[in-house]
Amino acid sequence: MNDHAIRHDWTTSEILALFERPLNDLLFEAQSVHRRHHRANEVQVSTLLSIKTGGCPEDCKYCPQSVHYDTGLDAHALLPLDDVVSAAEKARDAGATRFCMGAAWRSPTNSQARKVGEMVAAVKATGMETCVTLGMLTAEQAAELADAGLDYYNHNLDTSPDYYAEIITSRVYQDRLDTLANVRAAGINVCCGGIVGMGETRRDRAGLLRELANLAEHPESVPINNLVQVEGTPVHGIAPLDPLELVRCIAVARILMPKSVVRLSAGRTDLSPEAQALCFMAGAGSIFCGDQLLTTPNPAFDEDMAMFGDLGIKASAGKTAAA
Ligand code: SAM
Ligand code: DTB
Ligand code: SF4
Repeated sequence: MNDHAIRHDWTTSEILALFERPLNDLLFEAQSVHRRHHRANEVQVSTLLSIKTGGCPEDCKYCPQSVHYDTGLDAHALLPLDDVVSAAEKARDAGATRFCMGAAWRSPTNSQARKVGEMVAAVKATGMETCVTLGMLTAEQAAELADAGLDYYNHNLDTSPDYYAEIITSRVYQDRLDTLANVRAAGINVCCGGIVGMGETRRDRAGLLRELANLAEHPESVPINNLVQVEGTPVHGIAPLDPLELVRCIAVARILMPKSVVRLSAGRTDLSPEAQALCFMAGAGSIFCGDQLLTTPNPAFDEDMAMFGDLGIKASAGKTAAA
C-alpha cells in the first residue's frame, strides 16, 4: 500500500497509536499531509445562524436547545426569509464565504424543508456557499435541497457508537448514518464530525474518527466541536478537555481524511490563541466567525482577523481550499 493512499479501513488500535505518538511527530505528519492536499496558511471562514431556535424534542445531553433541559434559552420559530438574507449579506461583507443555517428540529416536515430550500436559494444569490443542519432528512428532502442549490449538509455523528447512548437516547446511530447516505445520494457535500469533551475516553474519540474515516466516502467537511458547556444541560460541569487533546484529535482527523476540510468548530472561546495556532498546525482549515455560534458566544470577527494576522493566515474561499 502506498503511504499516501486514502483509506477506509482504519482500526481503533491504529487510530489510538496515532493519538499516542509524540506530539511533535503527530503535528509534523498532520501538517505534511495538510500541505499535500490543501493550501498552507489558508483557513476558510463560515458564519452560523440559528434559523429556528429551541423547543427541540431530542434529548442530546450537550444541547441548550433540547426541551428536556432548562437552559433559559429564548426560543423562536423559523425566521422570515428577509432576516436570513440580511444576516447572510452581513456575514459576506465581514468576510465569510459560507453561510450555515441551523434549525432545532429532530427532522423537518416537507413544508419546513421547502421553506429552508427557499432560504438556500436566496442565500446562494448573495454569492455565498450554503450549508444547513436540520436534523434527520429523507431522500426526497435531500433531493429538494440539492435542487435549491445547497452546497453542504451538516449532520454530525457526535461521538463513538460505544458512547452514543450516554449522550442521546431519542435517536440511534444508524438514523444518523441513514441521513448521511440520503445527503450523499442527493449529491450534496457532506459535513459530518462530532463533539469532544463530553466525558468520553480517548478510545471513544478514536471510535468517532474511525466511523468518519471508514464511511464509503470521507465527508468533505469534518467539524470537530469542543463542547460548549451550557448551564442546565447534563454535561455542564464536566472536566473540560485538555486543549492538547483537541489538537491531537484535529491532527488525527487530518491524517485519516487527508482531502477533507477539518473544521475547528464550536468551543473556541475556551481556547487560547496559542492552542488555536496548534489546531491550525494540526491541519484545521476552517472556523466559524461571528459573535455567535447557534445560541452560544463565539470570538468577535475582528478578534479572529487579528489572530489570522498574527499567524500569517489568509481567509480563503471554501471550494478552492483544496489544492
Ligand atoms: N437539530 C439538528 C441536529 O442535531 O442534527 C441540527 C442543529 S444541532 C444544534 C447541530 C450540531 O451542533 C449538533 O449535532 C452538535 O454536534 C452541535 N452542538 C450542539 N450543541 C453543542 C454544544 N453545546 N457544544 C458543541 N457542539 C454542539
Ligand atoms: C457543527 O458541527 N457545529 C455547529 C454547526 N455544526 C451547526 C454548531 C455548534 C453549536 C454550538 C452550540 C450553540 O451555539 O448552540
Ligand atoms: Fe435538537 Fe439538534 Fe439540539 Fe439534538 S443537537 S437537541 S437534535 S437541536
